Amino acid sequence: DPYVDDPVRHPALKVNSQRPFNAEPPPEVLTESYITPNPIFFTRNHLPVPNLDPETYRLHVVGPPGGQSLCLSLDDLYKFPKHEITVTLQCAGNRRSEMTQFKEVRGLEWNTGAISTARWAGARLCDVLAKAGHQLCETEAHVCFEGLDSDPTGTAYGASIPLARAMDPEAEVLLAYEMNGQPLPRDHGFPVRVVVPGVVGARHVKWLGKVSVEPEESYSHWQRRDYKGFSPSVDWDTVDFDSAPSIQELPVQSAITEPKDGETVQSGEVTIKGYAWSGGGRAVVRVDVSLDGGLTWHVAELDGEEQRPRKAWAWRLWQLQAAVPAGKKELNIVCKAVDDSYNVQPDTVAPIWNLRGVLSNAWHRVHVRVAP
Ligand code: MTE
Ligand code: MO
Repeated sequence: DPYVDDPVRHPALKVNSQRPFNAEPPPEVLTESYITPNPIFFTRNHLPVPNLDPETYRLHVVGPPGGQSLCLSLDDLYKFPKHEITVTLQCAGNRRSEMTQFKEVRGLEWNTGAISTARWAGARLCDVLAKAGHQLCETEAHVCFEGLDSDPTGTAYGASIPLARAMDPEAEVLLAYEMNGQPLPRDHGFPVRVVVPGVVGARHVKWLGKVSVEPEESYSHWQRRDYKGFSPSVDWDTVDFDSAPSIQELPVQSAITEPKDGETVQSGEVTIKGYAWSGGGRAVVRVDVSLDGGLTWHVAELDGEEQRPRKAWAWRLWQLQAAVPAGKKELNIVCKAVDDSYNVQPDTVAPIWNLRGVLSNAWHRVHVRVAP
């Protein structure tokens, strides 16, 4: 069993798959704190968790022709300026279970918890690439990452991002060795992972072993044959993965974490809580909440860190205290977020359904009963 060496996990996590380990925190726990505590941060593993020795760990950075390849120990990485930022990480499959309810998809049944937020610290990727002699001359190039986790054939997890993002100091791409002030937990990439603010979780390669600059995107399965969006008309017989771009920045997203679907709430006043986030550093400017399925709306109060323009890497938590209209026996609570490009969420899943169940960001809907 290649998984015998996997770490022990927090019992509060809702497990979607044990081997490889995939789990999410319950919604009401997720929005208890702005920063997600490490033990309940959602975990998305495709393979067994490698057990790496920090003493002998080396990160290989391939240099350009005429530059120098680097073989960095953890101590070498610590010598680069330490950069710390709050970043929300979301899996492309977050909220997939709602797509499944509409029509079958292939993938793990994530609810609203395949998203979490941490303070990440490490070296900036642009500093490390510059040290190896890389420059932003090849504007079409890609930075490819390889993990030290691998399948029985020896194939490692891999992904890539455009070189332009990697070399942009304002994009703040990190080779992170700390998560919320602690060394990375094993499940989250110990000792070093990539953190790509504003970009889908799949590119945040954990247990990072190798970085190289290539003329093409990573040839990894997870770059080329997964994590892409398609029309609802495309099925597994007709899908052409080469025809769609790899998911990088994610669309605007929000979800209700309290109350939960099927719950009974007290009459009088109801408190509704949730999270909202958008990709690419776009700030959430507003969250609208409805108690009647979208006929009338309230504006929720946004909590959490103020967001820097174009660098809004982290979510906002939000809440709304609303009067329950007298005589109502049930509420159809809905939320939708707006980002600073005025992107909005689609109202239903049907027009965005896709065979792999990614990019599921329709209005989140929760049905509750009102106590008599
Ligand atoms: N990196 C490696 N090496 N192996 C993986 O399986 N999964 C990716 C990404 N990086 C993965 C990886 C995916 S799809 C996601 S959503 C994030 O890691 C999840 O990060 P987390 O487990 O720290 O939440
Ligand atoms: Mo993911």
